Amino acid sequence: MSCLRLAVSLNSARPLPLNSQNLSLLARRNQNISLARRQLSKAVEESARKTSSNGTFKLALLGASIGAVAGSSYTFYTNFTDKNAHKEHERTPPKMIDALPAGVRITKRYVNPKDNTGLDIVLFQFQTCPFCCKVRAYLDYMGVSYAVVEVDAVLRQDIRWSSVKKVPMVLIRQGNGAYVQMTDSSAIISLVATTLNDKRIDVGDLAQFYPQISFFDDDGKKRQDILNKYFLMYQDRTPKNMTKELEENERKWRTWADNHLVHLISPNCYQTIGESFETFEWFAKAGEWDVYFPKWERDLMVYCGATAMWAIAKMLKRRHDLSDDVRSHMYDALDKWSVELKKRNTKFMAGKQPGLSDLSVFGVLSSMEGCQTFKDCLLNTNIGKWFYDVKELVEQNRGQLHRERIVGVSSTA
Ligand SMILES: N[C@@H](CCC(=O)N[C@@H](CS)C(=O)NCC(=O)O)C(=O)O
Repeated sequence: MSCLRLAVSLNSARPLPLNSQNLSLLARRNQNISLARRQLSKAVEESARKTSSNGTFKLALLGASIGAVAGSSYTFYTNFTDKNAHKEHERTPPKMIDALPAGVRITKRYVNPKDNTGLDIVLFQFQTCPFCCKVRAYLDYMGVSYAVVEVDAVLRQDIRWSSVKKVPMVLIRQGNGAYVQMTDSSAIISLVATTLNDKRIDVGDLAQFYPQISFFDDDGKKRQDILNKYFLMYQDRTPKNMTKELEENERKWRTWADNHLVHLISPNCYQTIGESFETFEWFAKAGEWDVYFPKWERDLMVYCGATAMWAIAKMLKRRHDLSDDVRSHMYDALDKWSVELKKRNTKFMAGKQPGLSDLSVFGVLSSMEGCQTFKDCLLNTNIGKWFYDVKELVEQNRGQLHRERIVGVSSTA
């Protein structure tokens, strides 16, 4: 657990599992985060008086750095008696790219005529990857237009240019025309949500608050994560309806979606070789692989994917300590979500409208919507009503689909 106390500044390097033992750690970490965020707000307020936006942001960064140092020092001081508390870490800011990498093949675009955000986003994804589904759920719900590059999950030619080989990944155009490269679904959502809440600061500058960090865990294994990924940088513009309790609850369930719920999907959907093939056939349908890839590539993805994931699912089941009755873990998780919703007595976790926690949990679950596991969940839990309520709003706000790269033979358009 000590690696969780990594003395980085603004947020958890590795989000805490949700149990009472960790709550006090979380509270202490939040104190440091609040301190750094207050410094950031202060610097932004101060710099708002300056005329140059570049200068403004440098000041904000300086403020955040002072906050970060103060927060880190405080945490280090409080932890110095614990010999495991200090873990080396490195930070890498998001990459800036002058232009779209050569050969980027846009597959489709969602264009919303009402989108006035000014954002230019290219999403590199696998259509049914739960993390990618989360990002799309958020962008669609917010009515943001974006372009999609459907990446071949086996060959991954479309992300060959990138040193990070995971999806989702986005390129977002900044004011100066260059693109900022963001990875990690939760960090992408937090960055875009921060930008939509406050347009004073360029998205590329805001991205500096979500650097990649690497650190060593208790077993000496090097791990990577994105700092602040569950935090929105509200500064002095916290939305009126956003209470501290709601903000914390949103973070709690977003973390749960990433650290718990998502890990139940593979052991369920690839439980047997038959189920694994069924799942991949659904992926091919949902991802319209027939449309975007030649037949040999589509079949390669189905056969290699289904076989590999069936084998990997067994390992994941052990890693996440799941019993042979893997469905029961999924039902328990969904019951936990439903019980909390009932307790709050609101249509969505965030209130009358879906919040980031609703969209994250919805996104994760939508990745298996065509699978037997999801059908079983509808029959055995109460998740259905909430799920379809969120889905209706997400689909209502989504931009219109425009296909760009059509190489296959059958189109369902
Ligand atoms: N924490 C990341 C996880 C992303 C992730 O693991 N993506 C999977 C696809 S579902 C991937 O790209 N795996 C390829 C790999 O690990 O090489 C996020 O939230 O975006």
